[in-house]
Amino acid sequence: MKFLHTSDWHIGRTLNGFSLLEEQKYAFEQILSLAKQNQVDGIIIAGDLYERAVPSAESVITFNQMLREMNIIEKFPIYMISGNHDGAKRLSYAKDWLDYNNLHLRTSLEEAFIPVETKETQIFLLPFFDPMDARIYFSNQGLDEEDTKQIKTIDDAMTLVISKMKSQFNNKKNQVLVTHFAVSPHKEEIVLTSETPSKVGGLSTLNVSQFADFDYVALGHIHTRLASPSDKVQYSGSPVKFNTKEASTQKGIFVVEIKEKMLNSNFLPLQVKTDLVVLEEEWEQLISRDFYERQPLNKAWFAITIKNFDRTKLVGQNLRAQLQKIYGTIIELDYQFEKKQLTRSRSQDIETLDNVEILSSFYKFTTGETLDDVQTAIIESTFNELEGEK
Ligand SMILES: [Mn+2]
Repeated sequence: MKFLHTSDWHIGRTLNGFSLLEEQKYAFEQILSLAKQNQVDGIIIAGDLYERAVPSAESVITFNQMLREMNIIEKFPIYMISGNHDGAKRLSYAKDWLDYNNLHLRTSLEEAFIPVETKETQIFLLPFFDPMDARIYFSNQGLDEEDTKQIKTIDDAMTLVISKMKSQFNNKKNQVLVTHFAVSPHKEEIVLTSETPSKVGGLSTLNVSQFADFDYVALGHIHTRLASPSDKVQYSGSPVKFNTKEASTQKGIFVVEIKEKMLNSNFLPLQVKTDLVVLEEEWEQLISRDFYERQPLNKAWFAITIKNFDRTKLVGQNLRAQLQKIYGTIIELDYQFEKKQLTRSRSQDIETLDNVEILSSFYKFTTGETLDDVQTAIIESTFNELEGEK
């Protein structure tokens, strides 16, 4: 089976108040033509179809038209789930009818255990849910009170969910899971520590080892494919750049083929309609002709940071208006103030410094002040404790 994997369309999203709908439509047209060129057997959309639980009328009309083109005109089967942004109950409207036309939408946990069956593949569609949903579901299924109470994290819930799915596995077929969560790449058991919850897991993070028995896991939720925990368990990322931090990243989709348990996945890039350009320069540079004539003026969206900004020199001027006149659309304007008396240790020095020295130079770099004796003592004892734990 060959399919196209995309996610996080977030139809209706804006970027600093600017509508992304035209970008989203442009990305969609490319996704549809990639599906046709590659002759895929289906299109997976792994959650966050809309930006909001109650999307605008314009968003609903746009998404409806996209589904129509993919499913009714081009006859692609669609496999999709609700993400944390979607209003699961509203989205589920008419889904029983949609199934008749090979548009498979699942929006609640209890619907996830019966896979969509194709000739070679079982596709499990597991929408976003929380541990409470799992407690209610498994308790209704007859799990005793003590065991139900033990479902505390999403990882606890997922263990039960996957073991139940596995009872449906047909060994003659491939198994694909479509879901919408944060999955960490750590293979070992995750120990929750309060110091670094975002790095090693947390109440809402799953471990990649949970998914070992699937041939492919099409993830949504994290908007970059670079966060993928493995080749088999991967994020497609969003088709559109949603913030200026993503300005230089390449968006795209995956075309994935599974043949007798062999996986072949290809990332295919999508082009943007309007480029997103991030500039960090001093004011004099930004308004100098030599500099700005090298920029895609009036064609791109600009996010500009004025470096070493000195308010006193630019009093009474409308900076945004001046920049708009030169560049066109300014979607973000930031100011970076001059920092005085700051010294930054060169990166090669870092290896010769101990932990406390690195931290105190970082503190000085960010605040301009020196750590006092009490602060230094706290840091020293914290590092001692951590080293003692090793
Ligand atoms: Mn999302």
